[in-house]
Amino acid sequence: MHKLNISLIGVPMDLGQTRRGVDMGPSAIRYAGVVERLEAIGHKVIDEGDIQIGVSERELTEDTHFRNLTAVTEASTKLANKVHDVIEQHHFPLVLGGDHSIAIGTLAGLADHYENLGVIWYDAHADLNTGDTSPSGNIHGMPLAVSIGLGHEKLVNIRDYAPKVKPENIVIIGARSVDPGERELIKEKGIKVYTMHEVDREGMTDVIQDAIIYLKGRNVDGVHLSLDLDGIDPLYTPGVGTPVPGGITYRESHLAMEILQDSGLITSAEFVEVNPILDEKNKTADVAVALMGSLFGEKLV
Ligand code: 6HN
Ligand code: MN
Ligand code: MN
Ligand code: MN
Repeated sequence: MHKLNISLIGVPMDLGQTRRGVDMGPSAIRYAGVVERLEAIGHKVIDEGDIQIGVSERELTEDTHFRNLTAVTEASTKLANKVHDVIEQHHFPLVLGGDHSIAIGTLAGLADHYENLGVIWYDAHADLNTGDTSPSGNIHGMPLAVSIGLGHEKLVNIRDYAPKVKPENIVIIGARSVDPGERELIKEKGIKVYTMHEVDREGMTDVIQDAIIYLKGRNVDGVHLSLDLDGIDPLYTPGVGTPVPGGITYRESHLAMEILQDSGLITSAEFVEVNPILDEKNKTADVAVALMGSLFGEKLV
């Protein structure tokens, strides 16, 4: 197996939503042994430390529809610059969240290094809201829309280019809570979605293999895996801010990671929404690290 230089980047961000505690996600994931786990596989791990996050604005302002827009924009820009530097050194960026708004920064740092970046979005949600369609004003529900160029111009234009990703290069897996505006956008833009219906019906082996074939058919030159721990059933990952029952199982998720490892397709990854305050004995961070083990080539025998 190909040995990597993996750069870990912590993003203690909780301003993309309203439940405190997800800013402690990177610590919880480090405590769950991420560095040791990846080193045991034979990779070199460079812990780049955490991105500095500013303070929240007092309240959601009526005219913006984007909670904590300034602080999220600033943090996303710092993260984007960091991811960009890591890619320039030919390291594999592994970003630890933090809420899912951080994907705005990750994708902004990644995308200009690829002609045709693909994205796998492993999530209970589609994260395709804009300021107009968001039911909450929470930016963690918007990062995928931002990456295709829709949303507040401050977010869309981070690192001064847009869009970051083509809608046809996105695959969503595990969706089971999709807002009306997101559903419209999925249809309008032709975004590939494997909902829980497809996971139940076809099984994870077929779903993930189909996703790989689809992205290869799109001629992608890199694939970013954005894994929201709420994609998995809250039985296994209770420490998330927006749990939705009926999710992907623990074993199905390992299987997905193993098949992605075999494909050799994944060129960057992030694991987000780990909230230790809502968790049970760091269970969710433990699952995140175990899944990273499979994604990065751990073998059972
Ligand atoms: N996440 N669709 C809901 C919203 O507020 O836009 C929930 C978003 C959840 C986002 O889990 O990353
Ligand atoms: Mn998400
Ligand atoms: Mn560049
Ligand atoms: Mn989610």
